[in-house]
Amino acid sequence: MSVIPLLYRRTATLALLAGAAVTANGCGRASGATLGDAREAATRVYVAPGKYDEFYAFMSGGFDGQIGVYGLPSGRLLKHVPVFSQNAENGWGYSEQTKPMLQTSYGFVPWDDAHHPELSQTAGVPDGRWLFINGNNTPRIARLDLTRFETEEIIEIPNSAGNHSSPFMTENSEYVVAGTRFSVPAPQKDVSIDDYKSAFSGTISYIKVDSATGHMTLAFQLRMPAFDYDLSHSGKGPSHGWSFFTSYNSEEGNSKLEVNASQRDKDYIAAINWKQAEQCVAQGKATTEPARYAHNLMGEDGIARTEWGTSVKVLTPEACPGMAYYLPTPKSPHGVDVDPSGELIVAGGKLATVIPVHSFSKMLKAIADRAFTGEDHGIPVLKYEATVAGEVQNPGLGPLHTEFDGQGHAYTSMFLSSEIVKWDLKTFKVLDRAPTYYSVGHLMIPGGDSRKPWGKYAVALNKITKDRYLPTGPELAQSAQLYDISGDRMKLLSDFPTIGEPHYAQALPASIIKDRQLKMYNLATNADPWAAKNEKSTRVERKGNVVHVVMTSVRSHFMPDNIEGIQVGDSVYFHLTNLEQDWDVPHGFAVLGNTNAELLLMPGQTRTLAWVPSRVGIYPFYCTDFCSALHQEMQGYIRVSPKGAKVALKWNSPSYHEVENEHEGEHEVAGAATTGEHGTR
Ligand code: RUQ
Ligand code: CUA
Repeated sequence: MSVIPLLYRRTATLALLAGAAVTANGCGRASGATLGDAREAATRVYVAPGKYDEFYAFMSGGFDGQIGVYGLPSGRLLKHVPVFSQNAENGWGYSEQTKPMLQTSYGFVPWDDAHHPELSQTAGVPDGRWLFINGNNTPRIARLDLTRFETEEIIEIPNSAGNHSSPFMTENSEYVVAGTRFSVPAPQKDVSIDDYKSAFSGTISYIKVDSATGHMTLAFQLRMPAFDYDLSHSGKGPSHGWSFFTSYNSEEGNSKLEVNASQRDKDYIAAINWKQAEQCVAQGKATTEPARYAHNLMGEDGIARTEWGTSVKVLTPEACPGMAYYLPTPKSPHGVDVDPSGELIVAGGKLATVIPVHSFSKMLKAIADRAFTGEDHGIPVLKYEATVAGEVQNPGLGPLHTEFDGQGHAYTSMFLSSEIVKWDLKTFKVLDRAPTYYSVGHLMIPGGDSRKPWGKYAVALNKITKDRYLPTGPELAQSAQLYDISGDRMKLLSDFPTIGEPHYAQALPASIIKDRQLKMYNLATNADPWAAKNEKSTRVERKGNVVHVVMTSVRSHFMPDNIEGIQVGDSVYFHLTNLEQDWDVPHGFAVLGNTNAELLLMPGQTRTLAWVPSRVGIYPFYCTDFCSALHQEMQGYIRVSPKGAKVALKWNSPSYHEVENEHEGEHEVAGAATTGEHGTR
């Protein structure tokens, strides 16, 4: 292996960290295409009006905390799905039913940094059931249901800090994993940061996924050396049962990491035999430690609830020999990716001059032969020469992530030299390179980390856009670029902006999920205790200073739409049920001065907005979603009186005639007129 000259290495390091290296591409091809090229590219990405895209692409929103759903090849944004961040657009994390989704042991955390979407898999192929994504800052993993494009579950990871190497799926969705990027004391304690080496540790968690429901449970945690566990991928095929985690900072530096964590020529890939770990846990070799973590699940009734985890099973490598090995890997590795055959393990060494490729079968043999150079914190370190299948020479600068096309090729993103490098999985020779604009982080090929990549396109998820779009003040657009990878040479087809900073993404053919979409919630089975399934059951109830307004919305009115008897300082809960049973007919709800967000109600759904009026007056409310020709008529008023006022609680109900005709004898209860008067407290 060639040794990178010090000066050059230093420059590369500084440039990497400055994040500003925009160098010319290796082939010297210019971005300006000829008209013929442009025409061809345009037809490749053109999706005619009314036609569908071929792929759904799920892109992380990065520090936006959400998932962006895009169509490929067009790059059209289809949906912005709220996950870890509150979303005022539809009341996610604001409505009473969804607030518990953002609960953590630190309290209500309405934001996160979401990096790596991961589709559930069957036999190593994305099956379109669920999408998982990590919350990086307050360690969490979320699960989205892809029939509804909604977040259904969020589990917090205890003893972790910076949940970066996550959620990466095993090939039959047995587990998603969560490795901590930052080592911390586990369990947490008050200790000097100078005691890093003795008091801190790393954690790798295995979260079991129920195969029928997708529900996650924290199965066990591995207590690891205090390195930074950066990324992961699971084995597949022959390597099923193993997972791989890059760990940089094997120097265990705790300050000025740009220097102190860049000392060694090689850090590690941690190879974890999770089937072995499962066995050790079953044999009682794990210890149960107290832990407190939130597990938030959306119920069948559409209401999220938090359950508190109280303990975690912790397994150490010493207690479970054969569970963990280190593969020395140059240098400060970031991504680790397993090829479709499951045999090759590719690392992206940010500061490495080559792309090292380990062989899974050689690794097993090296373990059997005990080809170790020693141990690090009790974990056997395998000989580099014994596990390496080959190195891609002169790949470019700053390799980060690799995806595969299923045709025997790998594609690696090169952050520093701003390019995608295509190489051959047999010869490890570079076959092609294409510039990215600029500083590509992850790249994504549909199914590109699975056993059967669909190939066809690669998307570069770039960190810097500079001059690519119309400028928009100090912050420029975030950007993805689409490449045609069906031929020998990669072809840049288009640029498209994304929401938030895109990290990883995944894509699958639209045909897998498009016909499974939920069109509406069934009103008849709506189990929200505050649901009103018809206008007759709408009402206003006061209990002390708590007022429940049970309302319905349907084109083009609310019931009730005039409410009196509310007082300053009341806690008012608007429980709205959308009575529509048609696809694509949501109604919105917002009230003057509400210090929250709007509600956006899907057909058949109930959502609740809390409101505390702070001053006397008449407060209009209205539907925010243009739902019909009479949408602008969809409005109402609330009268807010001073605290203690003698204004009776009063609202309008459905007409007396309807009540009388449909429910003989009930009309005395339902209201003898078109208003209900229930007196004050
Ligand atoms: S990481 S590039 Cu989470 Cu590579 Cu973003
Ligand atoms: Cu309902 Cu507009």
